[in-house]
Amino acid sequence: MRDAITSLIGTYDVAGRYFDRTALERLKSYFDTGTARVQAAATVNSNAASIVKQAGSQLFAEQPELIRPGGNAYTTRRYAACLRDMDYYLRYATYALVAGNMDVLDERVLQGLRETYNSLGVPIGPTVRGIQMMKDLVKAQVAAAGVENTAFIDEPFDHMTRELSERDI
Ligand SMILES: CCC1=C(C)/C(=C/C2=NC(=C\c3[nH]c(/C=C4\NC(=O)[C@H](C)[C@H]4CC)c(C)c3CCC(=O)O)/C(CCC(=O)O)=C2C)NC1=O
Repeated sequence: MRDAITSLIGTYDVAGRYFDRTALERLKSYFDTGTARVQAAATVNSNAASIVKQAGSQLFAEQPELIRPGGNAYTTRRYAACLRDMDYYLRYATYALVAGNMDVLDERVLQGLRETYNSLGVPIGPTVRGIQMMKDLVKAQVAAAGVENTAFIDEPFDHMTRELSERDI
């Protein structure tokens, strides 16, 4: 598992080079956004349950067939599994936010996920929608907590939806 710094060190070490201007710019931007990243993680930590619950309600309001007989989130067990998955996405998004690197998502969340979802008939489109709903809720709450530029929050959520949506395995 890598973070912004170890991945940069890895790249330069392989080439046997000192950090150049590009590397220093990247380090600077990582440290400049550090406080905002921690603030975002803190905001999510104290609101995780409600973010998951709200995103779930929004998703099922928008796509009620999911929780009707024949829907993948129908029955209490599958409904709970769906919200648990949303909670996984949210928690791992905070790790990736703090790391400033998406590696943790590839390694711990996305590997083999599409195959699992396909074999269980878990629909990808609505899952992606749920992840995007959580992104919007998180951005709104982090903005309300006083962080001015919340653009960096997009990255882990967009990374997960992009990887999940890919056609080719
Ligand atoms: C930390 C990394 C990690 C992830 C991501 C993960 C996902 C994950 N979701 C699963 C199931 C599931 N996932 C869903 C999710 C949904 N169904 C819907 O209709 C909605 C669109 C969606 C919620 C947004 C459901 C309903 C199941 C149960 C499917 C079944 O057993 O039939 C399963 C199968 C095993 C199980 O039920 O626990 C896995 C492995 N597990 C992990 O360890």
